[in-house]
Amino acid sequence: MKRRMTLGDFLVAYLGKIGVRHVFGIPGDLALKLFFALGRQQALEVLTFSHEPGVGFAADGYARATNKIGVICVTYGAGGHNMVNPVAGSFSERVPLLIFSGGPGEEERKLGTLIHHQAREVESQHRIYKEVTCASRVLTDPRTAAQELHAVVCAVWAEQRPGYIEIHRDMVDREIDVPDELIEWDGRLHSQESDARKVEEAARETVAMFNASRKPVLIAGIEIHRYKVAHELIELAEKMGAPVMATVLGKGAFPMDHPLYMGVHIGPISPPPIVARMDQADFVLNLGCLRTDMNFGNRPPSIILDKSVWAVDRRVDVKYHTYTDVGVRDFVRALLKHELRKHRETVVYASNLNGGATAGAALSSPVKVSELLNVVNDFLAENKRYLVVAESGDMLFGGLDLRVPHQGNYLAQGFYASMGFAVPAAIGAQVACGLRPLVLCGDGAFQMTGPEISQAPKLGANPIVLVVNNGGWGIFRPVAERRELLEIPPWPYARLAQDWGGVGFEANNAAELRSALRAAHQSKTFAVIDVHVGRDDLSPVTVKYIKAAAKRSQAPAAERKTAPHGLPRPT
Ligand SMILES: Cc1ncc(C[n+]2csc(CCOP(=O)(O)OP(=O)(O)O)c2C)c(N)n1
Ligand SMILES: [Mg+2]
Repeated sequence: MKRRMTLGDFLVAYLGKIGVRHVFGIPGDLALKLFFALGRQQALEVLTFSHEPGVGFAADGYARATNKIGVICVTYGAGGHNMVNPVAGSFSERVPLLIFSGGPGEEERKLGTLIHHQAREVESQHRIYKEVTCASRVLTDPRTAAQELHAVVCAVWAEQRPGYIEIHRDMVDREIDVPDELIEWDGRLHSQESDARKVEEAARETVAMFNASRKPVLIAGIEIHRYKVAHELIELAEKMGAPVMATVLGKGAFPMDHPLYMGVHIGPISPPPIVARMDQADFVLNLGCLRTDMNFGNRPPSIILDKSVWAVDRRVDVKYHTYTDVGVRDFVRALLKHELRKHRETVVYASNLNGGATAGAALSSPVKVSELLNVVNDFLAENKRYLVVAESGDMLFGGLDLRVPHQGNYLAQGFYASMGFAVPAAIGAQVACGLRPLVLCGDGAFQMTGPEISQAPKLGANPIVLVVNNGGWGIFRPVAERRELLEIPPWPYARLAQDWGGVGFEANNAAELRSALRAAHQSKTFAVIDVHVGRDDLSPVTVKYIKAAAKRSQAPAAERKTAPHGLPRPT
C-alpha cells in the first residue's frame, strides 16, 4: 500500500490486507474496469457463475463456511438489482458480504440522457441497497475514498451484515490518497465492544439463576456461528452438564454428535421428548437465538420469562430487565469465568424419525421422505466430512432431522428461506472450507439455481445434490385449492448432470438411493441424484408445521395476539 495509488490497486491491496482471497462476480460494461482490476494477475481469484443470484448465494455460503467476508463484484442496474435478494437474505441472517457495484462515469451522468441499466435515477440502486446493508458509500472523492471503504468494511465486520460500495467506471484508474493509519494498520478487524460492567453483572445474575436451577436447558442460536463462540459454548455446556438444543437457524452451532446435544428446538412442533423436556425446564439460557417464527414453529415462544435469560442482538434479557451493550461472545466468556454447579443429566438425542431403520423399505417406491432422511443419516454416519446444505421448501424442515457428525457441518438459510440458495451456496462453501457438500434440494428450487452446478468443475467443487423430486412445489399441496398451479415441468435431472460434466443417478427406492450415494461419494465430479418421492409425501417437521399453522389460522383472534405466557408475538 502506498500514499498515492489508483483506486483499483488500492482495493486489491486493502482486500489482501484483510485476508480476502476470492471475489464472486459477473462483469458488465459499467463494472468492467473494476472487475478486471480485482481479478488482474496475482490479485484476487475470481469466481463467476451463470446468474447474479448464484453469485450472491455463493458468496453468502463462502462467508458462512469460513467466517470471512464474502466479496462480490457486479455491474450496475441489471446486475446490481439481480443481487438484491441474496443480499437481503444475508442481511436478515447476519452474513458479512461486501458488494462492489460499477456505475456510470461522471461525464455520462452529465449528458442528461438516461444511461443504460438505469431504473429510476442514477442513485436508485444505492438507495435500494441502503435497505439491505449496514453501511454503504458511492466512492466519488479521491481524497476520502480509502477511508470510506474502510469505514464500510469495519461496519460489515462489527455488525456481521452486508455492506455496499459503488464505484463509477471512471474512478477505478483515478489516483487516490491513502492515509498513513491505513498503511500502518495490521489489517485486523474488530467486533463491537461490550460494556464490561454490564457483561459482568449480567453474567453474575445468570449464574445465580443457573446455580439455583434443577432442570436447566441451553439453546444455541445463529449468533454462536456469527460471533465465533462455538468452542466456548461447548466448554460452557460441559461445565453446566445441561442438555443443549439448537434453533432452526442455529443448527450446527453445537456439535450434533456431542453427548449433551438433544436436537432442534422448534417450539411446540419439536420432537416430543424435546417438548416434554422444555416443559420441565426451570431455567432456559438462550444464547444467540433470534426470536423468529421459524425458530418457534410458527408461533410465539412459550417460554416463561422469569425463568429465562436471552442473549441476542447485543443485549441480555434477564427475567424482566435488560442489559444493553453486551455481545453474546463476551457474555459466554464471562459465564465461563464463574463457578457453575455441574448437572449430570443423561441426554438422549431426539428427532422426528423412527430410528435409522430402512430395513424392508428397499422395495417401497417411490421413496418415502422419512426413508430418504434415514438413508442420508446412515450415509453421514459412515462418511463424516460432509457439509449438508438444506434448501428452502420441504427440505428446510426435513434437514432438521439430519445428524451431521462434528467433522462435517450444516448450512441452511433457515429464516429468510429463499429458494435457490442451496446449490450456489454449497459451491461457495466448498471453495471456502474444502468440505464436500451434500445438498438436499426440492425439484422446484433446483429449477431456480440448480444449473449453477455446471460451474462446479471449473471452480474445483464437486457437491452431491439430492433433487427431491415430487413433481412440483410440494410443500403447498396440503393447503392448495388448485393443485395444478403447483406443477413444474419434469426435467431430466440425472441426464443434465452428465451433460454438464458431472454424474447423474435416479433413485426410485431406498436401496437405489443408497447405492447412488455410494457411487456419488466415489465420484470425483459433482453428482445429481434424482430421488423420486411421493407427490404428497412431506418430511415429518413440515407436516407438523402445516398442521400447526392451519390450527393457528382457525384460532380466535384474541387468542392469537399474545403467547400463553404473555410474551408479545415476535416481530
Ligand atoms: C425465491 C423464492 N420464491 C418463492 C418462495 C416460496 N416457496 C417456498 S417453498 C416453495 C416450493 C418449493 O418447491 P420445491 O423446491 O420443489 O420443494 P418441495 O417443497 O416440493 O420439496 C416456494 C415456491 C421462496 N421461498 N423463495
Ligand atoms: Mg418439489
